[in-house]
Amino acid sequence: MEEKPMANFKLIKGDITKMKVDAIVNAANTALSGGGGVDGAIHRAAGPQLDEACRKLNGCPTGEAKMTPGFDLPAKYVIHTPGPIWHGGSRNEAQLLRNSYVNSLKRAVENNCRTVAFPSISTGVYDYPLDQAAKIAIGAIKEFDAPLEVTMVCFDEGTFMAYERALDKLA
Ligand code: AR6
Repeated sequence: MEEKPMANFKLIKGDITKMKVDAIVNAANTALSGGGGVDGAIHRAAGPQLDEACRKLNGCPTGEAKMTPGFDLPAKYVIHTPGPIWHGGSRNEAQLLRNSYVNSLKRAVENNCRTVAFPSISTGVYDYPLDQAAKIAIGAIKEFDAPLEVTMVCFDEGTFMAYERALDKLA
């Protein structure tokens, strides 16, 4: 895994289901019903109890965040947040994406987490333009005022490079 350390933020390339942290964040849907992409990978690695726990939460609005145990995952908790579906940028997508990061970090702090890992929310199936999403993600994380160690886990080279570009611009 490649690493780029910052004060309380680092960027790596890897698989979020392998992260041994207090909480990993799931790019979920509003039904919290599981799906493809990182959501599917997290549900497979956590085992069927995750689906049972999610069903009890009665869904989650876009940009909000709800927490479950991590079950069979190395992570203690999963924070589920549905990011916005990209519709061209005129449907408050930027604010909603920022909310997903900020509300996930709030859940982490409320539950005494110190280490949190994020995937690149909304940039897969939900089609959010990668460079814009990376800038919002890093901005939201770096502005969040709490003693957290946050890792952005990029699954593929293109995603990793987009987050590196955004980091360089914000540095
Ligand atoms: N670890 C880290 N990142 C991953 C992993 C992994 N194991 N697997 C995929 N990614 P997506 P979205 C990356 O589509 O756009 C689901 O069906 C992936 O390469 O998972 O927010 C949900 O149920 C991409 O960079 O999430 C929703 O319906 C990033 O994770 C919908 O997709 C996000 O891609 C959410 O769409």
